[in-house]
Amino acid sequence: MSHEPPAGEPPTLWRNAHLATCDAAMRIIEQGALLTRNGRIEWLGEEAELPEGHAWEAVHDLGGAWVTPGLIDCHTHLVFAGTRASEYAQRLRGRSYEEIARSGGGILASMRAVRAAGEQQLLEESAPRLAALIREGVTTVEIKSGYGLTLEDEAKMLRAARALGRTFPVTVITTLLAAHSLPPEYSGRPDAYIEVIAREWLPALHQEGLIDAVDVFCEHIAFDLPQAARLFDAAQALGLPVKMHAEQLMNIGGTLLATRRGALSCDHLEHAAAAEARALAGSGTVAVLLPLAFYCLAGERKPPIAELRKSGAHMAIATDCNPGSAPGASLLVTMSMATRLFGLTTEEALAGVTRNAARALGLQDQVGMLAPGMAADFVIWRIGQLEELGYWIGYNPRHSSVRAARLVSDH
Ligand code: DI6
Ligand code: FE
Repeated sequence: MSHEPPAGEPPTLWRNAHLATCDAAMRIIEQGALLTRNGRIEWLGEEAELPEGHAWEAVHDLGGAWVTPGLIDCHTHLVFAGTRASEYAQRLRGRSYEEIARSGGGILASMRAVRAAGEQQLLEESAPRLAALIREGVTTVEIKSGYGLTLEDEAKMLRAARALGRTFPVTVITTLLAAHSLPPEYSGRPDAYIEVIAREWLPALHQEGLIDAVDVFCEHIAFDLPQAARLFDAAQALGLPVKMHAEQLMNIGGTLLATRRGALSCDHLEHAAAAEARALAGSGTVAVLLPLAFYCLAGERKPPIAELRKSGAHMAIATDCNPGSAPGASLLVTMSMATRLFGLTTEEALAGVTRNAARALGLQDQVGMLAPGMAADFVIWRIGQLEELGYWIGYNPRHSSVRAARLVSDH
């Protein structure tokens, strides 16, 4: 069957590459080529089977390099101000994360820093973290609010996230995480706080186009199941997808609620078990694993990887970049930790930062795979074999990235 090129501007040819498609079969094309046009992948396959009758606008010889889809960091809190390095030092001396949180540090310490910062300062402090991710091949990143905890300060964080998406060659997905910690204004009144988010903040921020999804920290030190359910009701009434920080420090049943509600993802899951794994597989909700947080908190329990695998749940991995539990902006190190610490295979780690990470954001029809119709977002790697991704630690083998069919220049 002949493949007739559609009319319009001529496509760009990227040839002489090994293509790791990251599709459901994790298909590899050894002598591959890609055609891109108008920011999308139009064709890919063996170079010998390139459709005829094209005039290429440009030809890029990739010299036999490996090409993967652009990487996706599907869970970050990378917009924040200041650091919490002194809390880390306290934890090294034996104080626990929960103790620090209960005594007014933790998320509330970052809240005070974010409230005191203007949008421009937030942007300036966050930009280098985003640039670090992009240098490793990230082309899509999710950024959560959750350190403002007033309507205005949550809006400020989300506007900063949107501004980063306009400034950098990366697609930014924003998530409202106002239900991250109880702010002092609502001390002792968590239901009233959830109610104001549900009734007032959500509609206002949604109307301003600032929210792509809604998240809740469902935990004994944060919000309980009825509060999470109330928030999900409000989000879903506005047509917004939901997700949950679930089973990180304890198992309080968040995953079972979130999967019943069709959440895009449940994230952390260290205290999840077989029942949660089956629920995730059954609902198609993505299990997002965050090994940097596990590492930095010196966690003792790991997510139930064998159960997730056996039940067929989709597994993604992400940095969780935040000033408290995961001060890191390296998705490649995260891949290494997901394999060595959690026991993922190299293929699972790669699927976890491409196809499955896209699904965790509801973007599986747009990014995360090399396939016709997908965004032309991909990474060109200086590696001899695909297994080098997630193998190197502190060495970045990226050659260059392409986003929306254009070569990315580094910041
Ligand atoms: N779980 C986490 O790991 C981050 N948020 C959350 O709900 C930590 C956020 C922080 O400590 O600043
Ligand atoms: Fe998080």
